[in-house]
Amino acid sequence: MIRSLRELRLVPIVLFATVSLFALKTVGLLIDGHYALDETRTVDDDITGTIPGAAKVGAHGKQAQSSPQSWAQQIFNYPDITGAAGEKKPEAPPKGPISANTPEQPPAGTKGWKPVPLDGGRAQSPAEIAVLERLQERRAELETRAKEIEMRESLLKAAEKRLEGRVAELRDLEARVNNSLQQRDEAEAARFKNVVTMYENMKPKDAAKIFDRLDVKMLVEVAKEINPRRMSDILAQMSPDAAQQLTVELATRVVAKDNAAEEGFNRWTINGAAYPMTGERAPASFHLKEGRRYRIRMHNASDDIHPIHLHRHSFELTGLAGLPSAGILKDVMMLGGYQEAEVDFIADNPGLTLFHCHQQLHMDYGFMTLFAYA
Ligand SMILES: [Cu+2]
Repeated sequence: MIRSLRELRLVPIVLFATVSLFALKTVGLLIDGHYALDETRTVDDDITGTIPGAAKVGAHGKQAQSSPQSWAQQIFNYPDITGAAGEKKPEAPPKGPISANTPEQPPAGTKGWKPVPLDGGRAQSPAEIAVLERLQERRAELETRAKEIEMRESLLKAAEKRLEGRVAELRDLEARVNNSLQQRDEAEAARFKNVVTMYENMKPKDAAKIFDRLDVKMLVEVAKEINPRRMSDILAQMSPDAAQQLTVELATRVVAKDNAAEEGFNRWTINGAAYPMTGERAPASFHLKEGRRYRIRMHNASDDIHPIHLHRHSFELTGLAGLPSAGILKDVMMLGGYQEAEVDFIADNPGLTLFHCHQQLHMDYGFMTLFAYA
């Protein structure tokens, strides 16, 4: 037995098997035109791209016969492409482009054909229909709201335009009013200037006669504008009382405070000047003529109360906070915060005279000035 197996030759057997297979393949090619492991394909299998599941209509209007499918078709629903040349199929009628909205048209003469929608191939459920209807309603609402907003916007624009027009009218009116006011001021200034020029051109003696009877406030305004040299000539011709009043009126004392200006302490000024703290005597700020009556107008530009004191003289309180007064003789008076007061005194005691606040700290930090007799 073993010997007979040893005498067996494999090469002739393999050659015989190869020749036999080749003969079988040749016979298959001659008979069927192709050779495949699975011969169950039918001529209706195609790769035309027809949507799976849709009714398949054959070239002759009859439904294709069900036929056994290849393993690839059975598992993957995939067209069986073997690469072998298939049997030539009869030419199908031309198909239009497949789209979701245009189902395939049936051939003429076909009865009982029902178009199959290609958009998923299923009917919409009531819930989906309700959602679609709700979406349509919502869209309609949004469109209505958009229209309302547009209308409101146009109304607002119209109102804005009206307001702009009104503002422009008001501005125009304001400009006209300002223009007329400016013209009036200019006219008054021109008139006043003419009056001043007239006084300047008058003889000093004649002007002095008028100034003696002129209201003090008006006199001050005129005196500020007149050429100083002409004014001094006029003053020399005026009656002593009027001239003295005018002189003192021109020298109103304004008391002010510079907060923390002196190493943290407040500095006090009279008409902008603080008495120097160097220990040296400052020059007199005003020169008096003996025997004349002077009026000091004080304006407190600070919030502090100051006991104002005039050395070596008594003064008469002639006005306080806008109210006239007479007959009160003092040498110290309380000047309230932001208050105005007027005092008159007669220069009857020649010599340097101190005018100051009686609060030591205020006095030490500038609230002090000297009057001298000429
Ligand atoms: Cu004071």
